[in-house]
Amino acid sequence: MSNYHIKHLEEYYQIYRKSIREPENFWEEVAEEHFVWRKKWDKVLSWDFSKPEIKWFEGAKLNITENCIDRHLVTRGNKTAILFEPNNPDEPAEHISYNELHERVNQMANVLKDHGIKKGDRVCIYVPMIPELAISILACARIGAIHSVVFAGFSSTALSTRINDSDCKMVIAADGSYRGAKTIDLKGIVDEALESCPGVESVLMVKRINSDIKMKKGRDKWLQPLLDEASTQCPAEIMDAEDPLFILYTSGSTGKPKGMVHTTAGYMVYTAYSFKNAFQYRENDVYWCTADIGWITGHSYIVYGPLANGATTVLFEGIPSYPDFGRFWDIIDKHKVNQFYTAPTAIRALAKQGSELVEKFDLSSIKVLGSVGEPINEEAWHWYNDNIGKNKSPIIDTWWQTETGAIMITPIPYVTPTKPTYATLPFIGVQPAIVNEAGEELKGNQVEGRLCIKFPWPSMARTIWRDHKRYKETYFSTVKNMYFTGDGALRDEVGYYRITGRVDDVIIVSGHNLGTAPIEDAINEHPAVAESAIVGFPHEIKGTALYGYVTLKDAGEGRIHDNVRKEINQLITERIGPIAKLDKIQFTQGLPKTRSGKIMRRILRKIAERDTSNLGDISTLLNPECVQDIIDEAL
Ligand code: 6R9
Repeated sequence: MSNYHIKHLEEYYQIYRKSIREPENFWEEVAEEHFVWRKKWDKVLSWDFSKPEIKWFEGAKLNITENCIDRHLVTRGNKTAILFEPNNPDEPAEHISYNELHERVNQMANVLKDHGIKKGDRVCIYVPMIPELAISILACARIGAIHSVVFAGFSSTALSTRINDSDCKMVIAADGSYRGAKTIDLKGIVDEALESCPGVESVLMVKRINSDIKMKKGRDKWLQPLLDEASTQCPAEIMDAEDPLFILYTSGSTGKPKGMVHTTAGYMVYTAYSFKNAFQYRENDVYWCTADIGWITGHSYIVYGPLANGATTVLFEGIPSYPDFGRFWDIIDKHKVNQFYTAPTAIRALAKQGSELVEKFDLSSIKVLGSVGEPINEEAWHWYNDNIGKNKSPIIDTWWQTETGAIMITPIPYVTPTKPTYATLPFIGVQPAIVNEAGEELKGNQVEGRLCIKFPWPSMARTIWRDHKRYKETYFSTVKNMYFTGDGALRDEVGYYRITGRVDDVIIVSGHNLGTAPIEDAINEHPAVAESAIVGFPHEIKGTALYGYVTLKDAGEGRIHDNVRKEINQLITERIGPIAKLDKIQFTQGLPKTRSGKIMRRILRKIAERDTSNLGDISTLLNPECVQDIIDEAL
């Protein structure tokens, strides 16, 4: 069907209009033609945002692994499904074919069943970026167990909170992980976490670093001997369209993490369709997303989206700086990667290293570059475009969230003309709205406000695990009859969207609304600046004034700092206006970040307010140690 692969802008508009005018017909056609069903649906969509209740493909029966694996066996059995690139560049890459994936997923599924896991049970997966992580996910889906992947870098407290919140019966874990030159002991973290998780009956251990770990009798078992004994056949459990597929935790603005629940059919249809079109994936392309599978980006665009299309998806265990900062480019060259999807934070870190490391490699296989996770600043966009895309591969700046399940606003490469820092146009079937403080939709172009979505799309999260009230309050109570994203956005004169940052990051200075992202963009243009973050702090006259945390490429001091301070404010004045000038600038060695690379402004705000008594839980940060340094420097 031509609808499945968009080829030019006119066609985008045509398909987009159809998806908006007749959403049910549109998604029904996609679902009919591109997936295998045990039974077709009775109703395509029913929804009520006031409850909120959303159902797609009600009455349909399917198993997502039959769509991601079994159906490819006839035509793509020997094709590489997962291309595993280990942390150590001297360890050979592993090509897992669809045939082999089928066998390994079935073996794992049989082991889970032997350990009493049934449809609807929750299984926590705490495994680093190795094939067993994807295989565990798919094995759960095979038997209808609900997987809850916890990023294998989270602390024991973060792990136990998540295990208990969803009452996981089983944990699949690894003895440890490799990250660059370091090995990380994961079993120790698991043991500590499980001291406060009485509901966990069994722990299955993947051997990765061959460390000498303690096994708790009656609870812990090595996985490999069990897999070796298990049958390579395991019938797929037949699931209802709206049966939960997985829970994935995302941090809320306050309090405990939210267990977002994604269901089966809608998630499958939309992630597969968006993967194909947003990356313009063609048969035999090699696709690589550098995210960790512990985040939604990895769930949707390393595992489910690519496999549902019979794609080859790269799974990389390591980090961009090991053995040196050329590793990403080395891997692209080695495996002839065609689509490369990463985060602005990685792009900035790599750009800081200059372009010599890039030039050593042949990147001519690249056709599409992707960005996700935070607004991409202009400087990073250009560096990515010039040095990696060589001005010929379009950058797709993809905006979406754990809650949306899949990409919502993005250019379609070779179809939508790109514009730096703009996520551009809504994806097929997505109906964004810009809403003002009073909750009224701002129609027409050249408007700015809060980003909402006014119509359901198939991959939206259906609830927060056992907290439907919080789901309603967080997403459906700010604006009547719309899903509220928590982000701000503007729509320019041609209808392109630019995400301006979290709405809670908007700072009102002397009655003017200022977005943190454009100010940070301006600061980052300064040649000496590596990264920056802006927060508000109380000011006698302005109400709130701006406080900037700035890291420099080379630590300067004294007079250099004074000069850079002046120049930063000059740049801001030029780009935005004097109103956005910073009242305080603190030079610092690092910025506190979440494991997925987002700057934790909440903590920076507290320090700027000189209120460091209660910084909340900082244990899940990527770099908790920098917090004390920033406090010390500030005082
Ligand atoms: C996929 C993912 C969601 C939040 C989102 C927004 C920010 C993500 C972005 C972006 C600007 C982009 N965000 N992509 N902001 N441009 N292309 O990252 O999910 O971890 O849940 O984060 O990330 O603020 O609301 P998640």
